[in-house]
Amino acid sequence: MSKLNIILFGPPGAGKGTQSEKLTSHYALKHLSTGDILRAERQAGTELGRQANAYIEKGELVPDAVVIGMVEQMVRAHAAAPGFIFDGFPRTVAQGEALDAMLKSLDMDITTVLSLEVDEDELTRRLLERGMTSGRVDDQDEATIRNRFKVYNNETSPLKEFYKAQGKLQSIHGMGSIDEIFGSLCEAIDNSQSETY
Ligand code: B4P
Repeated sequence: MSKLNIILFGPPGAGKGTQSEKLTSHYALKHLSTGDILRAERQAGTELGRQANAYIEKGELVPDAVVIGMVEQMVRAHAAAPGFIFDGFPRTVAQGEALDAMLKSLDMDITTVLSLEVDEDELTRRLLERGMTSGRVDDQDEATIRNRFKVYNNETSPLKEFYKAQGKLQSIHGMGSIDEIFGSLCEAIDNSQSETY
């Protein structure tokens, strides 16, 4: 049976982290969140964390070479897992190409790409609300949040065409309750698996 490798895609605050946690336990997959890894590095006071923080606090992307190297290490270390949920990665076409090459070298590929669609007013509301309690530097003010949307529109959203061309992109309505959205994601994953066999 081939592995189940899912990309959870969407703008900042779309619910990627929230839904990844639920999907990880439902499908027994390895959760790989580049945002979480970078924040853990920062917390641990490493050089990588210090460098990454300079980008994160401005709402910019951490350079491709740094993030790709980090993901490659994790994927190779957990290659025996039943599959991965990639959360917040890839965020550029260069990262998408690197991920395809990395998986191919391990005889794996992406099963499906689930794109959470949420409007910007709702995204801003969610992020500012999280910023009040999470202590996350990138959620605290509207100017940084707006810059994250701009970066998403310019650098990340072209990946939709990249995965559409591979026939892997599924759009998921990302507004509503967390459980409703989880139900839609599970349905899309189960359909993509039944198409594979
Ligand atoms: P991430 O940690 O990936 O940040 P995010 O996009 O804000 O997370 P997410 O979308 O998962 O948040 P969620 O909706 O779950 O990245 C942070 C930064 O790290 C980036 O800006 C970048 O600088 C850097 N970085 C990370 N990956 C990178 C890469 N590959 N390349 C370069 N740089 C990279 O949560 C949002 C809030 O909404 C939560 O409070 C949640 O409770 C709430 N929420 C979720 N679903 C909801 C719903 N249905 N209804 C109401 N609220 C909901």
